[in-house]
Amino acid sequence: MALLHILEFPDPRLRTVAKPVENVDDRVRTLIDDMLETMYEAPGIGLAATQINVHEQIIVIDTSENSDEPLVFINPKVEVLDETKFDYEEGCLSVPGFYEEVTRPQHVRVTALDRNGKTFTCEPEGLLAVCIQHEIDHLQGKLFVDYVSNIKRQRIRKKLEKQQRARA
Ligand code: QAP
Ligand code: CO
Repeated sequence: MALLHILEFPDPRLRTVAKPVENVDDRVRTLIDDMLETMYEAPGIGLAATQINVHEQIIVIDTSENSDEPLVFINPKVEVLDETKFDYEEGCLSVPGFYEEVTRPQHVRVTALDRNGKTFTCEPEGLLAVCIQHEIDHLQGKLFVDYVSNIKRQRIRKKLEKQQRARA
């Protein structure tokens, strides 16, 4: 197992569109285990491969209370089941320290491959639905800050750039 480096906004590599995984093999399963370890260590509730600079359609999530229910989604497809809007104060491991309210559909259906390459479907609502949509956005090069005003996004970008310069 290994801890992976998480890219931070406004790193342009976060804008890369991920390709589908062709074979769910041991390479992919090792990546998934490293992503889960990295997410739990952060700690976070979701991580997309894009965030660790791997541009393949892989997501890990755990929104359970005891952080003991890891979920894996490979090549996920999302359909909206209920357009009713759900507001949630979202954060992101790639935008550390910033949280903003984002509005998304509250009930979706997700079809994906599991860590054995088997197709499954789930119909999450609420926080899990929000989290899956947030992570699928990453695979498309999209971030939650893209949903807030330009002025807020610029303010976040400037503060993070300053922190990143101080660290370098
Ligand atoms: C995505 O985000 C998410 O700013 C997952 O300093 C979050 O795990 C989807 C984190 C909320 C829906 C709702 C953020 C950790 C973790 C930070 C995360 C931070 C440390 C974010
Ligand atoms: Co994120």
